Amino acid sequence: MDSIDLRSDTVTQPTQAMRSAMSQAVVGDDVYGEDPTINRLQEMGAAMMGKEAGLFVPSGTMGNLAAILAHCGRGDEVILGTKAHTFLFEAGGISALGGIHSCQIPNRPDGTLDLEDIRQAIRPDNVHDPITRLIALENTQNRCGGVALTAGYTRAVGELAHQHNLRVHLDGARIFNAAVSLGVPASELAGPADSVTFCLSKGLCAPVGSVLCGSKEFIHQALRIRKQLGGGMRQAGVLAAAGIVALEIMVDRLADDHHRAKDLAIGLSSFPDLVLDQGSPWTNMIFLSLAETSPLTPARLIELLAQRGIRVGYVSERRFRLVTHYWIDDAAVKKVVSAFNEIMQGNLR
Ligand code: TLP
Repeated sequence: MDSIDLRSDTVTQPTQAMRSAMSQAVVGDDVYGEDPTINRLQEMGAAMMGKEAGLFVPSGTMGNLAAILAHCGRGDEVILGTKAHTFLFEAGGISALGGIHSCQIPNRPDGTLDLEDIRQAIRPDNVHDPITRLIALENTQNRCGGVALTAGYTRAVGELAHQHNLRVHLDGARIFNAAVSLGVPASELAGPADSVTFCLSKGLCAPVGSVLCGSKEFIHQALRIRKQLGGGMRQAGVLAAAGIVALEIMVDRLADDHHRAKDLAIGLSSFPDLVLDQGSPWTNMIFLSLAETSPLTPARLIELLAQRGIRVGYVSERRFRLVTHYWIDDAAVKKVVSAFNEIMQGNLR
């Protein structure tokens, strides 16, 4: 990659090993269930999540949408966080396409939803109310700084949900970042959830795709919904081949991204005009704000960084997100710190 692109780990490009696996992939028509490479990826994904079955989908957004549509009917309600990706950044798909009502609970700074808040949000059986069907969690929790939810917390939510005959969906777009940072298998984090989506095309570097996992019966239902959404992809084994490489060799190395995020955060914390979020980084994301006292405007900071070949994510007002990934090495981290040094100390306006 030419620039140092810290906007997201979604910008990652397929590795050489992925490109060669893609060129050799054996494919078939997946709508007939006949693509052996997709079938293998789905089996691997399901096994890693500790679920019976998996379904290859084009994106994390489609995985979450298909899951929530499978769990809920029109007018039913899902309980989720105010900072959930599904609530904030999936174009309102669950309500636009599924007529699904959402009940939003504030995420706490550690990414969790308070169990008491969840309990209070579960609707009684009353003709005035929508029917609560589902609780949706996110791990890592992107907008809470990429913080990992523990297996213990997820278990507690699962128990609460199941006591009330509700289901749990986990948006595990970055569940492997959570697993690596907590030092537990991803299956332990996904275990209490009835369904889980994980992404291949973020820190794991595959070009496209996510896998939705759950029971055989649930995946059978989600398969029809994927078809309704236009997500039946025919000879997509060329994409799944990269996903298999991602699962085989790209998971453990996420620890490197986490270390580099820490190094970068240490470098950036020396500038008084940059205020890092408490605890940041938890995994591969740094969230920070440009202090009000800084003579720089956010737009000017972005421009000065861009002039040095560095791209950062603009979150809101004075807030930024910097995400480390496979294409950010130690030299890039040093270059970013020295660019900030030049900009912040050098009176460049
Ligand atoms: N997140 C993207 C943007 O959409 C914000 C990013 O740069 O972080 N769940 C979570 C937790 C996500 O962070 C994302 C992507 C998705 C789902 C959606 O995945 P895709 O982009 O594959 O639809």
